Amino acid sequence: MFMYFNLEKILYEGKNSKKILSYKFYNPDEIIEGKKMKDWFNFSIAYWHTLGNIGMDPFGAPTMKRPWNLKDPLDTALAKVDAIFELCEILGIEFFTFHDTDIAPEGKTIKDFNNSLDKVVDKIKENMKTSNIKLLWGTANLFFHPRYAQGAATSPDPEVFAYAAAQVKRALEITKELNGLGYVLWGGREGYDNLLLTNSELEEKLLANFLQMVVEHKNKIGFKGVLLIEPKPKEPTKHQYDFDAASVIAFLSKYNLEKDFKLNIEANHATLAGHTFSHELRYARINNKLGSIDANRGDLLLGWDTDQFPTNVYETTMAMYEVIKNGGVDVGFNFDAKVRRASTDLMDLIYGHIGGIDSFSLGLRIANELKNEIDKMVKKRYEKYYNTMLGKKIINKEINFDDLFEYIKETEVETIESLKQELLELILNMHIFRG
Ligand code: XLS
Ligand code: NI
Ligand code: NI
Repeated sequence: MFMYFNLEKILYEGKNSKKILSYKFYNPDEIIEGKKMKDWFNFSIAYWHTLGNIGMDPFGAPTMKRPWNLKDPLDTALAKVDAIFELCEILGIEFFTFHDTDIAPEGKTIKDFNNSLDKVVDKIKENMKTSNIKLLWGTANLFFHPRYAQGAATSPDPEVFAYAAAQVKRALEITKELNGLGYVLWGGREGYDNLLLTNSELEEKLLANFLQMVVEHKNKIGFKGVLLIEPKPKEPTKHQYDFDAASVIAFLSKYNLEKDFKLNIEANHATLAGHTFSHELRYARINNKLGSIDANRGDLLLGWDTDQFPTNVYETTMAMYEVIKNGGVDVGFNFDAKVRRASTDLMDLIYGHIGGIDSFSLGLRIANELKNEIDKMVKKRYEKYYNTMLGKKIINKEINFDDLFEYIKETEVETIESLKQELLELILNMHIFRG
């Protein structure tokens, strides 16, 4: 029935099933908190890691032979379209994501590139007609080609800026044609390796101008999806300008771009920034900027973006607590994750995705159970701000330093009520262990 995989579709069988090739926790149409599970997530397969990764690393040659890699680059690109649709079909995943360079060969000029993109986009549209598989988001790869070695929008050479702009223009248009829910800007190489050789003021301005042009073009073509910036602190450069959620939000507000962008938070990027995944989700959420998620995990002992499939239920539970509090995300959950270099079988791609989907689904179930208990504890912790005159006046700024001095001058203020962190940890574990 399928071209590349000799498999049946992966279905939900419940947590007691012993069948590896089944979902234990992901039941797409089950309603949780008023929404179908599949709509909480909009799970998506990443073209680059799933079809593009052939197991190369800085120390070694490719380890993987993929049947969609043919002699001719355009034939390969067309074969990949069938492969992504097939994988989505098998896994019951309704979305995919790509960089422009993942789907078509580049050629010498942007015109050549656009010609080959057109051919592939036509095939994607054809395949979309006979399936319900959709584009989650598109993006342009502004970091691989040698021209981008010193940045794209922040390159010292304006011709590189122009080339990057031309790429983003077409990638945005394609994303619109394919009804993508979002468009991602990840600033790979928008940063510096050597601060002394960097004109930081100019580079910041260039980045802001570039993003303003993205917004202008989005409006010009009438793309209705969400523009997303994906923070990352380092790698490939020593310092990336989109360091973390807080620095991106500050940058957006400085350049009046706050209403135009949301964030795509990636688990592994959070840990590289020295934050937890849930910290980044929280910061984005409370600033109304949580737009989408790159679902993966890093390795805390390694200082780079290992992009592993998410399997840590503790982490997915904390993440899903933030997502529930946010009422979901605008765009979705993209598995920006790849199988390990030594995991060379095609089947490893299937195992990775099943593991990721089930880890987030279990996280959703547990977070949903826990939510009220946590919310109650948090509410109690701050209740004096809501049920005392003093608290209310501070919140409403109806009081000044002199009044506060008068109020407190004869009161001994000592240890306040217990935080109860250990109790919270017990409750969390109780729910997680129960599954
Ligand atoms: C790299 C990024 C990249 C973006 C898309 O670290 O995660 O994969 O998600 O360009
Ligand atoms: Ni990513
Ligand atoms: Ni990444």
